[in-house]
Amino acid sequence: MNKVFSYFLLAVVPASVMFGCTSKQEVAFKHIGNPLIRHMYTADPSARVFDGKLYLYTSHDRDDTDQNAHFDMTDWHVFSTNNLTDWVDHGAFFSLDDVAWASKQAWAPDAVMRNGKYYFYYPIEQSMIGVAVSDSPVAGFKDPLGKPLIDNTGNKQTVGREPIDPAILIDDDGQAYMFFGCRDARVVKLKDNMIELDGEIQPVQINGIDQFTEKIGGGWYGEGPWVFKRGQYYYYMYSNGWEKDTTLVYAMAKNPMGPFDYIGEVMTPVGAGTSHGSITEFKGKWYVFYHSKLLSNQGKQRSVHFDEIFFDKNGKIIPLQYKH
Ligand code: FUB
Repeated sequence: MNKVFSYFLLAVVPASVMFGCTSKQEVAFKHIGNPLIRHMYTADPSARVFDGKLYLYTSHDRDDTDQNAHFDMTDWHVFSTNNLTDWVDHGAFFSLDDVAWASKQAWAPDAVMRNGKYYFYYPIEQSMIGVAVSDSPVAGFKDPLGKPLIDNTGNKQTVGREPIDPAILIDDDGQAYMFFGCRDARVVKLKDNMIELDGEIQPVQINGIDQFTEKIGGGWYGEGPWVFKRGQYYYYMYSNGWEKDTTLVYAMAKNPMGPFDYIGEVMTPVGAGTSHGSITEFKGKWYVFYHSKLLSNQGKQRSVHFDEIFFDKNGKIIPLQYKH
């Protein structure tokens, strides 16, 4: 048995003892340390709190993934918890089979609640973003448009080369924004119905970086945006690339559409090949959710983690020291 496999077994066996099927598709499990999710490979965690309960929407790296393919993922999972210790995996609640206009690359999603409905945003085929709607946060999502909300076909200048990784902010005044993009950072307002764009797609300006050198690292914008508000500041977190020493970094602004000022690292590098995460407040504490390749040692079989994070008196994030 090789070292990686024996670690995997040690990590999964204790957790599997605690699994219990709550229904045909649901799996109950406990958080026993990082990685949080050990019964399957998950990535790109989007943590949301709806009515006091935390929901985690993730993409899903397949057990039989082709390591040479470009993230051949086919469905998304949602998990929930009331206390960060007891979790339920509600299963693959949405998949490529639910989308008539696309057939590959089910990548990093996000979901929000508005007026009692749940809106799920998902990138597909490295070129489109769709939306699905449900009355429940964990099931029943349907594509109301029958077409993508964002599509870069013939329109890369405005939409960006790779419109992936949607992240939604609903501001205090009710205005919703969708951030997205790989290498080209973009933002667009959404109408109140959450399924239509409201105005033009715009570049996100990040002061203090040189985006046009194509040199990854530092404040360079790679992908995986996540925007949240804390106090008077909007925080724009994102990945700065795909090397061993790249990670989640952030910029801050007093306006949701920026311009943002680059600040620095949210956390030290995880070395998963990709960095993608979310930050949310839950029961008075702040947490960062992210992924690693700890269980598999493969960048295309990732595992979701979370840790508490802290801010200094000026509102800056005290970088999380990732422990391998
Ligand atoms: O999981 C597939 C892709 O890898 C995501 O869309 C990116 O953010 C990166 O994590």
